Amino acid sequence: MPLDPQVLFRALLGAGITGLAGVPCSILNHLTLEAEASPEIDYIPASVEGEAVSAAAGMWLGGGLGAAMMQNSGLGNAVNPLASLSIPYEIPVLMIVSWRGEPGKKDAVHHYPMGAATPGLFELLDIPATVLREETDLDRAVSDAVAYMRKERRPAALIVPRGLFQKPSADSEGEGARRAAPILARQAASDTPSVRAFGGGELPSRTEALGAWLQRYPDALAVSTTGFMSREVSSHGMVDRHFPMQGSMGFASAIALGLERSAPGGRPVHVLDGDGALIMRLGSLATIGALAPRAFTHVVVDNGTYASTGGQLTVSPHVDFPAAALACGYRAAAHCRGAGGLEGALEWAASEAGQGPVLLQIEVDEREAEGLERPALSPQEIALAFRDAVAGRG
Ligand SMILES: Cc1ncc(C[n+]2csc(CCOP(=O)(O)OP(=O)(O)O)c2C)c(N)n1
Repeated sequence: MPLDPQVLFRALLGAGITGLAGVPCSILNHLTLEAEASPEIDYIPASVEGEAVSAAAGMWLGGGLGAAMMQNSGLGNAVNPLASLSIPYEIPVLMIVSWRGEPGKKDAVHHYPMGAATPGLFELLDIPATVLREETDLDRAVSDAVAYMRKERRPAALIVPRGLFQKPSADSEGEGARRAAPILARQAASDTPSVRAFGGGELPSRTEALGAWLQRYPDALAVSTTGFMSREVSSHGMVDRHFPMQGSMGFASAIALGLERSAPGGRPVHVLDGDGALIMRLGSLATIGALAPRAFTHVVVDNGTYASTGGQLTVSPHVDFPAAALACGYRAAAHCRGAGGLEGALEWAASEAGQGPVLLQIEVDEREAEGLERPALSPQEIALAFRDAVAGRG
Protein backbone atom coordinates (compact mmCIF):
# COMPACT_ATOMS: atom_id res chain seq x y z
CA MET A 1 0.00 0.00 0.00
CA PRO A 2 1.38 3.45 -0.89
CA LEU A 3 2.56 5.49 2.10
CA ASP A 4 1.17 8.78 3.36
CA PRO A 5 3.55 11.53 2.19
CA GLN A 6 2.72 13.57 5.29
CA VAL A 7 4.65 11.01 7.32
CA LEU A 8 7.87 11.84 5.49
CA PHE A 9 7.30 15.58 5.88
CA ARG A 10 6.66 15.19 9.62
CA ALA A 11 9.72 12.94 9.94
CA LEU A 12 11.90 15.65 8.36
CA LEU A 13 10.61 18.23 10.83
CA GLY A 14 11.00 15.80 13.71
CA ALA A 15 14.62 15.10 12.78
CA GLY A 16 15.47 18.80 12.86
CA ILE A 17 15.47 19.73 9.17
CA THR A 18 14.91 23.48 9.15
CA GLY A 19 14.88 24.21 5.44
CA LEU A 20 14.23 22.56 2.13
CA ALA A 21 15.51 23.77 -1.21
CA GLY A 22 14.55 22.00 -4.35
CA VAL A 23 13.51 21.56 -7.92
CA PRO A 24 10.20 19.68 -8.23
CA CYS A 25 9.53 16.13 -9.35
CA SER A 26 6.02 14.71 -9.62
CA ILE A 27 7.08 11.89 -7.27
CA LEU A 28 7.96 14.50 -4.64
CA ASN A 29 5.09 16.85 -5.40
CA HIS A 30 3.51 16.47 -1.97
CA LEU A 31 6.75 17.47 -0.26
CA THR A 32 7.01 20.62 -2.33
CA LEU A 33 3.41 21.55 -1.60
CA GLU A 34 3.83 20.92 2.12
CA ALA A 35 7.07 22.86 2.27
CA GLU A 36 5.66 25.80 0.30
CA ALA A 37 2.72 26.06 2.67
CA SER A 38 4.31 25.17 6.00
CA PRO A 39 5.49 27.88 8.40
CA GLU A 40 7.57 25.18 10.10
CA ILE A 41 10.15 24.91 7.34
CA ASP A 42 11.94 27.38 5.12
CA TYR A 43 11.36 26.53 1.46
CA ILE A 44 13.58 27.73 -1.38
CA PRO A 45 12.32 27.03 -4.91
CA ALA A 46 15.74 26.55 -6.53
CA SER A 47 16.48 27.30 -10.18
CA VAL A 48 18.74 24.25 -10.51
CA GLU A 49 19.61 21.29 -8.30
CA GLY A 50 23.13 22.52 -7.49
CA GLU A 51 21.61 25.73 -6.19
CA ALA A 52 19.41 23.63 -3.91
CA VAL A 53 22.45 21.79 -2.48
CA SER A 54 24.33 25.07 -2.04
CA ALA A 55 21.41 26.86 -0.38
CA ALA A 56 20.95 23.88 1.96
CA ALA A 57 24.67 24.09 2.80
CA GLY A 58 24.20 27.81 3.51
CA MET A 59 21.39 26.94 5.91
CA TRP A 60 23.81 24.81 7.90
CA LEU A 61 26.38 27.62 7.97
CA GLY A 62 23.61 29.82 9.36
CA GLY A 63 22.87 27.36 12.18
CA GLY A 64 20.08 25.32 10.57
CA LEU A 65 20.06 21.97 8.80
CA GLY A 66 19.03 21.88 5.16
CA ALA A 67 17.67 19.31 2.75
CA ALA A 68 17.92 19.42 -1.03
CA MET A 69 15.10 17.82 -2.97
CA MET A 70 15.21 16.88 -6.65
CA GLN A 71 14.40 14.41 -9.39
CA ASN A 72 17.28 12.03 -10.09
CA SER A 73 17.44 13.53 -13.61
CA GLY A 74 18.90 16.57 -11.87
CA LEU A 75 21.44 14.68 -9.80
CA GLY A 76 24.14 15.53 -12.34
CA ASN A 77 23.39 19.20 -11.71
CA ALA A 78 24.00 18.63 -8.01
CA VAL A 79 27.27 16.67 -8.20
CA ASN A 80 29.60 19.69 -8.31
CA PRO A 81 28.48 21.31 -5.03
CA LEU A 82 28.23 17.88 -3.39
CA ALA A 83 31.77 16.98 -4.41
CA SER A 84 33.41 20.38 -3.95
CA LEU A 85 31.36 21.96 -1.13
CA SER A 86 29.32 19.62 1.03
CA ILE A 87 31.87 16.78 1.20
CA PRO A 88 35.22 18.64 1.52
CA TYR A 89 33.84 21.38 3.79
CA GLU A 90 32.00 18.74 5.85
CA ILE A 91 28.68 20.49 5.55
CA PRO A 92 25.79 18.07 6.10
CA VAL A 93 22.99 18.20 3.54
CA LEU A 94 20.11 15.72 3.29
CA MET A 95 19.51 14.73 -0.33
CA ILE A 96 15.92 13.70 -1.10
CA VAL A 97 16.00 12.29 -4.60
CA SER A 98 13.21 10.70 -6.59
CA TRP A 99 13.97 7.62 -8.65
CA ARG A 100 12.72 7.83 -12.20
CA GLY A 101 13.86 5.05 -14.50
CA GLU A 102 14.35 2.51 -11.72
CA PRO A 103 15.57 -0.71 -13.34
CA GLY A 104 12.74 -3.21 -13.80
CA LYS A 105 10.02 -0.57 -13.59
CA LYS A 106 8.14 0.92 -16.51
CA ASP A 107 9.04 4.55 -17.10
CA ALA A 108 9.79 7.01 -19.91
CA VAL A 109 12.80 5.88 -21.92
CA HIS A 110 14.85 9.02 -21.28
CA HIS A 111 14.86 8.23 -17.55
CA TYR A 112 16.51 4.81 -17.85
CA PRO A 113 20.21 5.75 -18.08
CA MET A 114 20.09 7.96 -14.98
CA GLY A 115 17.71 5.52 -13.27
CA ALA A 116 20.32 2.77 -13.64
CA ALA A 117 23.15 5.07 -12.52
CA THR A 118 21.46 6.67 -9.49
CA PRO A 119 22.50 4.32 -6.63
CA GLY A 120 25.98 3.98 -8.14
CA LEU A 121 26.46 7.74 -8.29
CA PHE A 122 25.88 7.97 -4.56
CA GLU A 123 28.23 5.05 -4.02
CA LEU A 124 30.95 6.72 -6.11
CA LEU A 125 30.63 9.85 -3.97
CA ASP A 126 30.59 7.72 -0.82
CA ILE A 127 27.23 9.17 0.20
CA PRO A 128 25.07 6.65 2.06
CA ALA A 129 21.75 6.40 0.24
CA THR A 130 18.65 4.66 1.61
CA VAL A 131 15.95 3.56 -0.80
CA LEU A 132 12.56 4.14 0.84
CA ARG A 133 10.15 1.24 0.32
CA GLU A 134 6.57 0.62 1.47
CA GLU A 135 7.84 -1.43 4.41
CA THR A 136 10.36 1.26 5.46
CA ASP A 137 9.85 2.99 8.80
CA LEU A 138 10.14 6.55 7.47
CA ASP A 139 10.74 8.14 10.88
CA ARG A 140 13.61 5.75 11.44
CA ALA A 141 15.09 6.18 7.96
CA VAL A 142 15.08 9.98 8.27
CA SER A 143 16.40 10.07 11.83
CA ASP A 144 19.17 7.59 10.98
CA ALA A 145 20.21 9.67 7.96
CA VAL A 146 20.20 12.89 9.99
CA ALA A 147 22.10 11.27 12.88
CA TYR A 148 24.78 10.16 10.39
CA MET A 149 24.91 13.65 8.86
CA ARG A 150 25.35 15.33 12.22
CA LYS A 151 27.95 12.84 13.47
CA GLU A 152 30.04 12.56 10.31
CA ARG A 153 29.28 16.04 8.96
CA ARG A 154 28.60 14.59 5.54
CA PRO A 155 25.68 14.45 3.13
CA ALA A 156 23.27 11.51 3.20
CA ALA A 157 20.54 10.58 0.72
CA LEU A 158 17.02 9.23 0.69
CA ILE A 159 15.88 7.77 -2.64
CA VAL A 160 12.14 7.87 -3.27
CA PRO A 161 10.87 5.38 -5.86
CA ARG A 162 7.89 6.03 -8.10
CA GLY A 163 4.56 4.98 -6.60
CA LEU A 164 5.82 4.95 -2.99
CA PHE A 165 3.46 7.68 -1.89
CA GLN A 166 -0.25 8.18 -2.25
CA LYS A 167 -1.01 10.98 -4.63
CA PRO A 168 -2.11 14.07 -2.66
CA SER A 169 -5.75 14.89 -3.33
CA ALA A 170 -6.60 18.26 -4.87
CA ASP A 171 -8.10 19.51 -1.62
CA SER A 172 -5.27 18.24 0.56
CA GLU A 173 -4.18 20.55 3.35
CA GLY A 174 -0.91 21.54 1.75
CA GLU A 175 -2.36 22.56 -1.56
CA GLY A 176 -5.22 24.50 0.01
CA ALA A 177 -2.88 26.42 2.27
CA ARG A 178 -0.56 27.08 -0.64
CA ARG A 179 -3.32 28.67 -2.70
CA ALA A 180 -4.27 30.83 0.26
CA ALA A 181 -0.72 31.93 1.03
CA PRO A 182 1.57 32.21 -1.99
CA ILE A 183 5.20 32.36 -0.92
CA LEU A 184 6.15 34.83 -3.58
CA ALA A 185 4.53 38.19 -4.18
CA ARG A 186 4.72 39.26 -7.81
CA GLN A 187 6.39 42.59 -8.36
CA ALA A 188 4.52 45.02 -10.61
CA ALA A 189 6.50 45.83 -13.75
CA SER A 190 6.10 49.54 -13.07
CA ASP A 191 7.90 49.12 -9.74
CA THR A 192 11.19 48.19 -11.42
CA PRO A 193 13.79 50.79 -10.42
CA SER A 194 16.55 51.92 -12.77
CA VAL A 195 20.24 51.09 -12.65
CA ARG A 196 22.40 53.62 -10.80
CA ALA A 197 25.78 54.53 -12.29
CA PHE A 198 29.00 55.39 -10.49
CA GLY A 199 32.48 55.89 -11.85
CA GLY A 200 35.31 58.19 -12.70
CA GLY A 201 38.97 57.68 -13.58
CA GLU A 202 40.81 54.44 -14.25
CA LEU A 203 39.35 51.07 -13.36
CA PRO A 204 40.47 49.84 -9.93
CA SER A 205 42.19 46.49 -9.47
CA ARG A 206 40.44 43.65 -7.61
CA THR A 207 42.66 44.43 -4.61
CA GLU A 208 41.57 48.06 -4.61
CA ALA A 209 37.88 47.17 -5.02
CA LEU A 210 38.09 44.61 -2.23
CA GLY A 211 40.02 47.06 -0.04
CA ALA A 212 37.30 49.69 -0.46
CA TRP A 213 34.63 47.09 0.32
CA LEU A 214 36.49 45.95 3.46
CA GLN A 215 36.84 49.50 4.63
CA ARG A 216 33.13 50.19 4.15
CA TYR A 217 32.02 46.84 5.60
CA PRO A 218 34.64 45.75 8.16
CA ASP A 219 32.17 43.53 10.02
CA ALA A 220 30.14 42.09 7.14
CA LEU A 221 29.42 38.38 6.81
CA ALA A 222 30.50 37.45 3.31
CA VAL A 223 30.62 34.43 1.02
CA SER A 224 33.19 34.82 -1.77
CA THR A 225 33.41 33.03 -5.09
CA THR A 226 35.94 30.38 -6.03
CA GLY A 227 39.37 31.23 -7.39
CA PHE A 228 41.44 34.37 -6.85
CA MET A 229 38.60 36.16 -5.09
CA SER A 230 38.50 33.69 -2.20
CA ARG A 231 42.29 33.58 -2.06
CA GLU A 232 42.41 37.34 -1.69
CA VAL A 233 39.53 37.41 0.79
CA SER A 234 41.15 34.71 2.93
CA SER A 235 44.47 36.59 2.92
CA HIS A 236 42.75 39.00 5.34
CA GLY A 237 42.32 36.10 7.78
CA MET A 238 38.79 36.90 8.94
CA VAL A 239 37.37 33.39 9.15
CA ASP A 240 34.77 34.54 11.63
CA ARG A 241 33.19 36.75 8.99
CA HIS A 242 34.27 35.52 5.61
CA PHE A 243 33.53 32.20 3.97
CA PRO A 244 36.12 31.96 1.19
CA MET A 245 34.50 29.28 -0.91
CA GLN A 246 36.67 27.17 -3.18
CA GLY A 247 34.72 24.92 -5.50
CA SER A 248 30.96 25.03 -6.23
CA MET A 249 31.60 27.68 -8.88
CA GLY A 250 28.62 29.98 -9.39
CA PHE A 251 26.91 29.09 -6.14
CA ALA A 252 28.35 31.66 -3.71
CA SER A 253 25.07 33.58 -3.88
CA ALA A 254 23.01 30.42 -3.27
CA ILE A 255 25.09 29.64 -0.17
CA ALA A 256 24.60 33.24 0.97
CA LEU A 257 20.85 32.97 0.40
CA GLY A 258 20.55 29.88 2.62
CA LEU A 259 22.81 31.56 5.17
CA GLU A 260 20.82 34.81 5.23
CA ARG A 261 17.59 32.94 5.81
CA SER A 262 18.85 30.83 8.68
CA ALA A 263 21.37 33.11 10.41
CA PRO A 264 20.09 34.40 13.74
CA GLY A 265 18.99 38.00 14.01
CA GLY A 266 18.66 38.64 10.29
CA ARG A 267 22.37 39.48 9.98
CA PRO A 268 23.26 41.21 6.70
CA VAL A 269 25.04 38.93 4.24
CA HIS A 270 27.29 39.90 1.33
CA VAL A 271 28.32 37.91 -1.73
CA LEU A 272 31.62 38.65 -3.46
CA ASP A 273 31.00 37.16 -6.88
CA GLY A 274 32.90 36.94 -10.17
CA ASP A 275 31.52 37.66 -13.61
CA GLY A 276 32.33 34.15 -14.87
CA ALA A 277 30.77 32.58 -11.80
CA LEU A 278 27.61 34.67 -12.03
CA ILE A 279 27.21 33.91 -15.72
CA MET A 280 27.54 30.20 -14.92
CA ARG A 281 24.58 30.37 -12.53
CA LEU A 282 22.54 33.38 -13.62
CA GLY A 283 19.40 31.53 -12.53
CA SER A 284 20.28 32.33 -8.92
CA LEU A 285 19.43 35.97 -9.63
CA ALA A 286 15.85 34.85 -10.22
CA THR A 287 15.65 32.83 -7.00
CA ILE A 288 17.18 35.64 -4.93
CA GLY A 289 15.08 38.32 -6.59
CA ALA A 290 11.90 36.36 -5.96
CA LEU A 291 12.64 35.42 -2.34
CA ALA A 292 13.91 38.94 -1.70
CA PRO A 293 16.18 38.39 1.32
CA ARG A 294 16.12 41.75 3.09
CA ALA A 295 19.73 42.08 4.10
CA PHE A 296 21.56 40.81 1.01
CA THR A 297 24.27 42.68 -0.88
CA HIS A 298 25.57 41.04 -4.06
CA VAL A 299 28.88 42.53 -5.20
CA VAL A 300 30.07 41.37 -8.63
CA VAL A 301 33.74 42.05 -9.23
CA ASP A 302 33.84 42.05 -13.02
CA ASN A 303 37.18 41.78 -14.80
CA GLY A 304 35.69 40.43 -18.03
CA THR A 305 37.79 37.28 -17.68
CA TYR A 306 38.15 33.97 -15.92
CA ALA A 307 41.23 35.36 -14.21
CA SER A 308 41.74 32.39 -11.93
CA THR A 309 42.20 29.96 -14.81
CA GLY A 310 44.46 32.14 -16.91
CA GLY A 311 42.46 35.16 -18.03
CA GLN A 312 40.28 33.64 -20.74
CA LEU A 313 37.51 36.02 -21.80
CA THR A 314 34.03 35.77 -20.32
CA VAL A 315 31.00 37.13 -22.15
CA SER A 316 30.43 39.70 -19.41
CA PRO A 317 30.84 42.74 -21.74
CA HIS A 318 27.60 41.53 -23.35
CA VAL A 319 25.73 41.13 -20.07
CA ASP A 320 24.13 43.93 -18.10
CA PHE A 321 24.27 42.37 -14.62
CA PRO A 322 22.49 45.22 -12.78
CA ALA A 323 19.64 45.30 -15.32
CA ALA A 324 19.36 41.49 -15.12
CA ALA A 325 19.20 41.70 -11.33
CA LEU A 326 16.46 44.31 -11.43
CA ALA A 327 14.54 42.30 -14.00
CA CYS A 328 14.73 39.36 -11.59
CA GLY A 329 13.33 41.37 -8.70
CA TYR A 330 16.38 42.78 -6.91
CA ARG A 331 15.38 45.92 -5.08
CA ALA A 332 18.23 48.07 -6.37
CA ALA A 333 21.27 47.71 -8.62
CA ALA A 334 24.18 49.80 -9.79
CA HIS A 335 27.42 49.59 -11.71
CA CYS A 336 30.71 51.26 -10.95
CA ARG A 337 33.17 52.01 -13.77
CA GLY A 338 36.20 53.77 -12.36
CA ALA A 339 38.04 53.91 -9.05
CA GLY A 340 36.73 57.43 -8.44
CA GLY A 341 33.22 56.04 -8.03
CA LEU A 342 34.04 53.21 -5.63
CA GLU A 343 33.38 55.00 -2.39
CA GLY A 344 30.11 56.52 -3.61
CA ALA A 345 28.93 53.19 -5.00
CA LEU A 346 29.62 51.36 -1.73
CA GLU A 347 27.98 54.14 0.23
CA TRP A 348 24.94 53.88 -2.05
CA ALA A 349 24.84 50.07 -1.56
CA ALA A 350 24.90 50.56 2.21
CA SER A 351 22.07 53.07 2.05
CA GLU A 352 19.95 50.73 -0.09
CA ALA A 353 20.61 47.63 2.00
CA GLY A 354 18.10 46.19 4.43
CA GLN A 355 14.95 46.25 2.37
CA GLY A 356 15.73 43.65 -0.25
CA PRO A 357 18.59 42.32 -2.35
CA VAL A 358 20.97 44.86 -3.85
CA LEU A 359 23.49 44.20 -6.63
CA LEU A 360 26.60 46.26 -7.27
CA GLN A 361 28.78 45.46 -10.27
CA ILE A 362 32.31 46.81 -9.88
CA GLU A 363 34.38 46.72 -13.04
CA VAL A 364 38.05 46.05 -12.33
CA ASP A 365 41.12 45.72 -14.54
CA GLU A 366 43.28 42.62 -14.84
CA ARG A 367 45.94 43.45 -12.23
CA GLU A 368 46.11 40.76 -9.55
CA ALA A 369 47.81 40.67 -6.16
CA GLU A 370 51.08 38.71 -6.20
CA GLY A 371 51.63 35.45 -4.39
CA LEU A 372 48.13 34.75 -3.13
CA GLU A 373 47.82 31.29 -1.61
CA ARG A 374 44.81 29.11 -1.01
CA PRO A 375 43.41 29.51 2.55
CA ALA A 376 45.77 28.18 5.23
CA LEU A 377 42.89 26.55 7.14
CA SER A 378 41.34 23.34 5.84
CA PRO A 379 37.87 23.59 4.29
CA GLN A 380 36.40 21.86 7.38
CA GLU A 381 38.05 24.36 9.71
CA ILE A 382 36.80 27.26 7.61
CA ALA A 383 33.21 25.98 7.64
CA LEU A 384 33.19 25.27 11.38
CA ALA A 385 34.81 28.57 12.35
CA PHE A 386 32.36 30.48 10.19
CA ARG A 387 29.31 28.61 11.50
CA ASP A 388 30.43 29.06 15.10
CA ALA A 389 30.98 32.77 14.55
CA VAL A 390 27.56 33.20 12.92
CA ALA A 391 26.04 31.46 15.95
CA GLY A 392 27.94 33.80 18.27
CA ARG A 393 30.27 31.05 19.53
CA GLY A 394 33.36 32.42 17.80
C1 LIG B 1 32.19 23.99 -12.06
C2 LIG B 1 33.55 24.55 -12.31
N1 LIG B 1 33.91 24.87 -13.56
C3 LIG B 1 35.12 25.41 -13.79
C4 LIG B 1 36.01 25.61 -12.77
C5 LIG B 1 37.38 26.19 -13.03
N2 LIG B 1 37.43 27.58 -12.57
C6 LIG B 1 37.85 27.93 -11.32
S1 LIG B 1 37.88 29.56 -11.07
C7 LIG B 1 37.33 29.86 -12.61
C8 LIG B 1 37.19 31.25 -13.12
C9 LIG B 1 36.16 32.05 -12.40
O1 LIG B 1 35.94 33.23 -13.13
P1 LIG B 1 35.29 34.50 -12.46
O2 LIG B 1 34.11 34.10 -11.68
O3 LIG B 1 35.09 35.53 -13.52
O4 LIG B 1 36.35 34.98 -11.40
P2 LIG B 1 37.87 35.44 -11.62
O5 LIG B 1 38.68 34.20 -11.76
O6 LIG B 1 37.92 36.31 -12.82
O7 LIG B 1 38.16 36.16 -10.35
C10 LIG B 1 37.11 28.67 -13.32
C11 LIG B 1 36.61 28.61 -14.72
C12 LIG B 1 35.59 25.22 -11.48
N3 LIG B 1 36.38 25.38 -10.41
N4 LIG B 1 34.37 24.70 -11.29
